[in-house]
Amino acid sequence: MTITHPAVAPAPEANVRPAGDIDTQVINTIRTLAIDAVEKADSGHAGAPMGLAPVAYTLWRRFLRYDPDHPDWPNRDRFVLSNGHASMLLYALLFLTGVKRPDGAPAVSLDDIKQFRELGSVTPGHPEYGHTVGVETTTGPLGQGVGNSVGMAMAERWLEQRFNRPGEALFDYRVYAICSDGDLMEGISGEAASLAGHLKLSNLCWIYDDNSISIEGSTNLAFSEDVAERFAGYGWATHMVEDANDCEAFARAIEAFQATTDRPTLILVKSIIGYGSPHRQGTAKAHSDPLGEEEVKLTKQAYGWPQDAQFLVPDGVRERFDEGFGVRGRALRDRWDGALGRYREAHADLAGELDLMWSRRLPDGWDADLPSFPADAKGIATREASGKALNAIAPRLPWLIGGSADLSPSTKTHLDFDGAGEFEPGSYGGRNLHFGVREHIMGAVANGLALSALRPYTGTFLVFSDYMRPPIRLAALMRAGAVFVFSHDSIGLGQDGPTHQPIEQLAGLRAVPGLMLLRPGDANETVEAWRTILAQPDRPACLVLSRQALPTLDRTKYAPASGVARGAYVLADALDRTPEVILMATGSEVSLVVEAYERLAAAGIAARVVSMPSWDLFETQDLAYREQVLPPAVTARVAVEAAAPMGWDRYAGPTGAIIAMHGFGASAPIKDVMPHFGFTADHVCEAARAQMGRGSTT
Ligand SMILES: Cc1ncc(C[n+]2csc(CCOP(=O)(O)OP(=O)(O)O)c2C)c(N)n1
Ligand SMILES: [Mg+2]
Repeated sequence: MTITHPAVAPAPEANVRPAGDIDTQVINTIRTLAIDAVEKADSGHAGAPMGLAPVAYTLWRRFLRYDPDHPDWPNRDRFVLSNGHASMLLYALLFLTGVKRPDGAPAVSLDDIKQFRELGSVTPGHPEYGHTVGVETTTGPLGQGVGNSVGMAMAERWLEQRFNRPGEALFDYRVYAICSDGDLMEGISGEAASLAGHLKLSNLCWIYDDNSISIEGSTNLAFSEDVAERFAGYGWATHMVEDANDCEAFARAIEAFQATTDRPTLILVKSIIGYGSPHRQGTAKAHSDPLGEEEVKLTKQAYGWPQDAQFLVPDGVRERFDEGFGVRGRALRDRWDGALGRYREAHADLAGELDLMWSRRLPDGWDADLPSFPADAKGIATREASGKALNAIAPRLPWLIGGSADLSPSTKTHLDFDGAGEFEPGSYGGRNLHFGVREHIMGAVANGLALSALRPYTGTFLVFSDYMRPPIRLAALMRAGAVFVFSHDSIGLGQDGPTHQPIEQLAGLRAVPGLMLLRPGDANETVEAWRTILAQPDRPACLVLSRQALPTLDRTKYAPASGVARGAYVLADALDRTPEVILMATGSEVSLVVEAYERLAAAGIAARVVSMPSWDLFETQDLAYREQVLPPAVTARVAVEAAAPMGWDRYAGPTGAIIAMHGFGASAPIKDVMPHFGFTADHVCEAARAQMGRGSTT
């Protein structure tokens, strides 16, 4: 099947039946739905869908293994539209293939397409996971989708290794991602392709919309490398399709991908953005501007389409799609259901694990081996405690997998128990991932794993969270339950100096809606932090840990660490009196304020210590609890955190003192750097007294 169109066809009669065979009509339906939706919304991006329609149609109709009645089928092929601005392509596909919501209603109806980009519609500007059934991941920030696709492909390989048994292949799905020039210009795509090539992920296929156009004009302005050679260098198979309308050539490339068993595949498809629009095609103007009434007519004329018809879906178009896509997918899923039934009989334990994963539940007793740390003035670093907690949980939670960006000896994120294993090229059953020094793709892979029902974690230094903010933000937007572990959480890391000492990162991460951030104050708070995080399957979390040892607090004297689950709790109190001053802190500064509290108590001052490992969890508590912890009547307050002060005024109040960092740190041993910036018990006591009107702060 080769679909060709003259750039401008002879004008058909208005409102006659569309020209071309039925496949041409399906393709032009995709194109015209995109055109009409963008026109009606007066915004959006029809250019890419117009160019890519034959590619997407061929992939979905002839190859994608997907049951439109069960879009949550675990062994479905994954389709990622990394160039999320082309969202109308995906919405048209979901509509034309009849993908259904769990209640049987269409995932995307024709009316939904008419509501493109309107408030509350299931057809938002860019595809949003969890919002529109059939959208596998949220895309729009270029490069993230291809990044997620690597995580999805890794997940498939891992699932295959763990669960498939001879003759019982529960998992053998493939991951397809369409991407654009912008995706491949972004640095993350280089990290992603390098990692995928290294891991030899032969279940992964990227389809590159090679249209040589981006927003400012020709890609020649800024992008001149040989993409095929670049990917060959990464260890990928590459295929060139010279004309996006040549469906047979594209189909042959997909067949070549499917026959490749030792590397991922990139298919470069030469396409024309805005294909068919006589005055816009092949230009940057086709990227996003609505065509306008006249040009829409001319474009439809070029397609041999009734010029005045809008949102036209010719008879037979959806049926034609279903004959391939739907019929194949339903049969495959049906057969898979049978296989799963037999699998349940033969491997009840493993099937039980799958049921838990698919319903995002935890196994009974998953936290039974979590350690409890005895009081110890010298104590241990919270990164150490985290490593112990992780290694206590992981054997009981087999789908908890992760790794670090070349820092696991520092972040303590390596799984050390027997059988944990390494995830390596060709041997994908291990639980320890190795991202190399690639933080950005590490975050995007974590999201891809989380969207594949695994519980992923990552590890690097807190200061390098800046290198992975985009996927962290998307994890929050998607409610993807990844755990981002960050050690070396403050100037307390010492001699590596200001390049490595995070300042503004906590404030930045706390500002991400829906992201849980915990900075535990000692070993037992760290254990509780892991317990709290993993109990919430759809909430991504940042776990922020110290490099340096912190005293393990005596929990017979102070409140139990289980208070962590509420975000903030009264750790030490003025026994029988209303506190005169409240001392608040997180992480390494908790033990500092406890020391200050003891000194104040010895001087007869009634202080309260509030440990605040997680502001966001605290904010979800009811008002009564929040006021119990921070009584409004007590306005003498001191907040201590070795980071930017931004946000602390919320808890310190307008008159409270905030001991924080007001600039970058310094390279020096911790014994010098902390006092240099005012993080001493003396300074806290002084600030507390000043707050109570018994002295002045310096
Ligand atoms: C990270 C990121 N930066 C910038 C943008 C804004 N943006 C949207 S599409 C685009 C580039 C368009 O070129 P291309 O990716 O080739 O898509 P095409 O125009 O070919 O559809 C840009 C810069 C974005 N979505 N994501
Ligand atoms: Mg382009």
